[in-house]
Amino acid sequence: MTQVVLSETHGKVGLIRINRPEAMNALNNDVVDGIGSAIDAFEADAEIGCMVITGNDKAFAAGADIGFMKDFDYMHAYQSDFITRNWERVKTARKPVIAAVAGFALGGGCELAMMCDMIFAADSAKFGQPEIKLGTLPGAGGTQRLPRAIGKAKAMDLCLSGRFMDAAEAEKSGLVARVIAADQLLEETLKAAQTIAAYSLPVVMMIKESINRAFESSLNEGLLFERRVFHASFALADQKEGMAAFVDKRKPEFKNR
Ligand code: DAK
Repeated sequence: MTQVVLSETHGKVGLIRINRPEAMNALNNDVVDGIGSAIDAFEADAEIGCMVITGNDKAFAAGADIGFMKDFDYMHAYQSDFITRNWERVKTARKPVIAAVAGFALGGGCELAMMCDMIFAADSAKFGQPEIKLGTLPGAGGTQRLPRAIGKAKAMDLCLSGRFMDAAEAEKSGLVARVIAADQLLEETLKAAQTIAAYSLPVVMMIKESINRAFESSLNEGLLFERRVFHASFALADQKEGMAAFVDKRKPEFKNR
């Protein structure tokens, strides 16, 4: 049987590939569970410092599997806790996760990319929340994360028109961190992930946690959180090593302590 999610390591980076090319990587329970299991394994692996989720050159994921959910009724969706049950593992990852998006990232695919910490897009990427065309609406964060990323006007436009946004517009709007030539996407994303993974893991996790606080707190509460974590960083051997290495004009050797 084809494995719908493949995972591999590249040095200190865990790579997760969605692998349903015949269905534009549409997301079903097997795919979402597979992504969750891969994240569990990489989170538990002390050698891994950063993760990348990707698809293929045609699709990151063209949404939740429409055939799978077309006959759901309300009680089934509610009782099975559809989406919440297994889709949000990416959100709770403590190590950074980069979405490397080529081709379509639509509906639940766009929402999955937005659950990641940042999106690197191939110049072929197309983002959209076209659920309105199916008589439904985004259900895994599209109406909440999209306006936070690109503002209300564009989020309304995308969700209400169902149109797709190309990589250039996505970068201009703040949805994606970098746009990369399609044939270099994976290589460049892995390179960026290796850079992150070479830093002190506790510091990487503290930075991720602090930036995420910005979306959950007032400015003053967020600043206080950052200050406390910053002070705590002076308890790390890696802070001593990083600053000593700068003064000694050598490369630091972080021990993740
Ligand atoms: N689901 C299932 N199969 C899909 C699919 C999808 N989302 N997207 C594509 N495929 C399949 C196609 O059916 C086709 O299969 P075969 O006919 O070859 O068997 C194959 O992938 C190739 O697709 P096309 O032939 O259509 O290829 P094109 O290049 O012409 O078009 C496309 C590519 C991505 C523009 C097009 O396939 C498309 O529009 N796909 C649907 C995109 C979409 O509407 N995505 C949103 C899905 S809805 C909820 C929470 C969340 C959600 C729902 C509920 N609750 C809390 C209750 C999330 C919903 C969604 O994501």
